[in-house]
Amino acid sequence: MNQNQNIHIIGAATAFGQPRLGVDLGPDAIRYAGIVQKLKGLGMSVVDRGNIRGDFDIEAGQETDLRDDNLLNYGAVKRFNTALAAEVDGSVVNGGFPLILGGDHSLAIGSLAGLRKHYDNLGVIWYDAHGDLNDSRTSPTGNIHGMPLGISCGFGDQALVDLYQEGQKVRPENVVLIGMRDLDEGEKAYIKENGILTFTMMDIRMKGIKAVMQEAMEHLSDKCDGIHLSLDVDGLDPLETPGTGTPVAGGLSLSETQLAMQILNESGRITSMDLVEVNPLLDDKNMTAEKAVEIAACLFGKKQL
Ligand code: HAR
Ligand code: MN
Ligand code: MN
Ligand code: MN
Repeated sequence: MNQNQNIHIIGAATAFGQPRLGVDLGPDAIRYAGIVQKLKGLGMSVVDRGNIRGDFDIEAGQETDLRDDNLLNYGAVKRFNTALAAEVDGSVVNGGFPLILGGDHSLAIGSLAGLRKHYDNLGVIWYDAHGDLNDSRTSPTGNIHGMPLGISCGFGDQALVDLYQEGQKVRPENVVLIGMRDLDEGEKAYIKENGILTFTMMDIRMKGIKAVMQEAMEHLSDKCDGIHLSLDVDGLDPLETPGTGTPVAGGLSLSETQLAMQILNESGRITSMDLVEVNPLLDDKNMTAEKAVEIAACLFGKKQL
């Protein structure tokens, strides 16, 4: 990353977007795996801004805020993400590269809302097994971590769409999906209707990850004023990253992901990142957090032999 070496680590200690206990411990698991030392070792300046905690009363939030019974933990998700958006906004104001550690993927509602203050045409690379493009009507589960990209594109519950700043945060034409292999029917329809550039695992097998990343960057580079990488560790194969709540077989390998990150690093265009869905309670000796550290290191310039 040549343009912005002042990394601000923001721990997004939320589990409200899904039902598995422990994903709120993800940011600390990634710290224990050595993220600060690793990035400093690459010559980056790193400031750890601590955790945003989900110390909210879920019950109270539900009673006052819930308008739809297929948006689980709605009030808590909304308040958590409002706090996160302010933190991300503040990081960019202070010249930082926000590196948001999760935590479940509902946190992207807040990170993209905070970034929207600074970018009129933000690009988003969504590296994930899932599209996270549901709304309460299409979601099979009511788990809001399956909805953040749709919400950020302006699709879904209006108060979540309008969180922190009114309206859509990202244009669907500025989104690239990479690693897809578990899309719900409503998500497939949304992708089709909005022409979202999508690379399924089958596409990646056919073209190779290098060509896919180059196409993704070609799609975004000219038109976008910033590019956010939202990386869900379930984009990788569960053999590599078992410590995550919704594993799906047949994912990207660590070495493909290292190469993907190296290509993004060489582009010099990535301006922020979410690193999400690390759940140490489902993990094997913190190996998923260790992989997360390695992935971040490659984004910030670590090269493979
Ligand atoms: N699509 C499913 C749902 O909406 C599963 C969402 C999966 N979880 C995530 N997001 N980790 O990427 O419930
Ligand atoms: Mn996700
Ligand atoms: Mn996922
Ligand atoms: Mn599914």
